[in-house]
Amino acid sequence: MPSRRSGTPAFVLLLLVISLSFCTSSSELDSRWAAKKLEMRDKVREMFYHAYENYMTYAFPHDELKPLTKSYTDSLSELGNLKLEHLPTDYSGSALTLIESLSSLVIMGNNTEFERAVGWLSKNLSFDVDARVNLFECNIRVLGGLVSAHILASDSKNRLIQGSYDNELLGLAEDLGRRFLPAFDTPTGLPYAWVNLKYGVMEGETTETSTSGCGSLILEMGALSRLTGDPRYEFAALRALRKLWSMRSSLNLFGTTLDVMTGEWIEHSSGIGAGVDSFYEYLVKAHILFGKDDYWRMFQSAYLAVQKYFRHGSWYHEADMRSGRATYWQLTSLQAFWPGLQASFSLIQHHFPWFLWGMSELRIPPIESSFLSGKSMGCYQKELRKPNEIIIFRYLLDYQTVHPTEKYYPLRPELAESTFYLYHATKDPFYIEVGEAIVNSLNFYTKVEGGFASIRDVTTMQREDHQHSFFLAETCKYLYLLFDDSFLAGRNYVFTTEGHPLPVLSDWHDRLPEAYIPSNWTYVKSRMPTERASAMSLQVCPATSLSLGEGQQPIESVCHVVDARGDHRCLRDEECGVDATSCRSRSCSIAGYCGLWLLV
Ligand code: DMJ
Repeated sequence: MPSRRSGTPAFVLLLLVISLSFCTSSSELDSRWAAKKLEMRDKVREMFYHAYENYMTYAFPHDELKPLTKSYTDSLSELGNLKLEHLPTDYSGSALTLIESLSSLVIMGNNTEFERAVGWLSKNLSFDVDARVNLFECNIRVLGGLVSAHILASDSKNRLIQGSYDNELLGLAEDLGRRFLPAFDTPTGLPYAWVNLKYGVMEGETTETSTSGCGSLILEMGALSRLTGDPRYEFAALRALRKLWSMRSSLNLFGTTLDVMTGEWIEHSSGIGAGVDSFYEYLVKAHILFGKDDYWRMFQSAYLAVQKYFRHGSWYHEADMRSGRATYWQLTSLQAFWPGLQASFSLIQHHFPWFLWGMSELRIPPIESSFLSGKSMGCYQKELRKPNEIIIFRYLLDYQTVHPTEKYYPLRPELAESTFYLYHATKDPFYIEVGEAIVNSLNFYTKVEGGFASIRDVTTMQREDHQHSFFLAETCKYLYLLFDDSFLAGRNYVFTTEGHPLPVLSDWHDRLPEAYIPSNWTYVKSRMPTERASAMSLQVCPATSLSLGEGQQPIESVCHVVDARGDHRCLRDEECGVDATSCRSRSCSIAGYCGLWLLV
């Protein structure tokens, strides 16, 4: 007994010591991570200003900086960027990098510079130039940059502008949006890839465009419509998206390029990278921003098809939309956004529980797998020289080697973007280390006296004389937000594919969140009458166009979405389209056919 009595305090003391030391070590660990985040945030801020100030000194008001020669470029045709041709002699650029930097300045708390930039753009920017621009790039960079900055500038809570702000950025955005509209004037509603800002679509313009070029316009153009009250922008983007959706294969896959006049696919092979990436991203983000369940349904079907046909273990290859057979076994830097998109579901779950309707079906757990394969970046590192460098380019999965010619790294943001989402979704400090490695690699290889230079060849680290505007709009922004997300506290934003924040506003929602509450859904389902007339007895194949009466050309229905299978067979409602005449969603009958159901 005495020994027990004397042992009790010792045991308690031991427990106390253990728990105290545990507390100390975990709080020490926490404060070490907090200190690391602050240190890294400051490093990223320095990077941003090094890029920004050099741009302002050597390139502004032209589009982008050439950091090696300390000069500028306005013609970025090789990446489908703003391409300005036949410039009038007094033309001095569209200040692309400045527009792209606006929201980053706000996120980094530099209201003074933001106000100065807004003032300059309001006075000097004009889109009345004889310039042939790429619609997709101009939309995500210029229109998105202006719309987002306008919302930030006019939000009285932000108090970003001390002087007066009279919606000048919105005026510019509207002017630009109007200049986009001629591109949509095609028989299919699918927009031309290129449009001249002054003269519209030029004679002999190419009719080939990409999937992203048709399906990734809705956030910026939708936001423009909501802000101006002019529905034409959202309508044009939505019509193009719906048409594109109707062109999916029976496997719910899409190609990469298509003809805007005929609506025929040109390149049937696609993946989650170049030419397609932001199409998937915009389906889910449009749902968050505008609350339409159509977007969500489209995303669900498209996402499931990607996971089924493109995914191989932790990697994603390309496949033919018709057969689902693998075509190219390549990993590209653009694909690195995918884990971030997957991780953002879990952030969405946190902020919008209603968003998760139907989520169990999506089986999100592999969110990290493709990123974590990137963690075992042995395959990259073999080709590179420093232990902690993480730079993605084009990698041939089947030959386990870098692509023989495409070895460039143009300061892309996608890996940083995914790291940002994954960190905030998991709070795993591993992602802080990844971010640190990215920052170190960027500083080590790409920082030069005149800014940050792209890498032409990752095997030799030879540099290229180009600092892309997305380095300021996205790469620096996502790295900054990884280490310091205080700007996002208490706000709900969707980031466009170019990293420009758009607020999630309830009055932009066509349909209120309650509509997604699963119990409601079940309730509606369980009230289905047992006897229904089969759509087989009705019009199985809905009209694709609306007839306007005698002598008039039929016009294509804007809402029409074809059924997933040509024979109209189905297993689920999601495989059925939208009726062209009534614009009502078709559903799957008990007998397995899509149609418009009549309740009897
Ligand atoms: C950015 O312009 C956008 O993220 C776009 O969607 C594709 N990727 C580039 C930068 O890599």
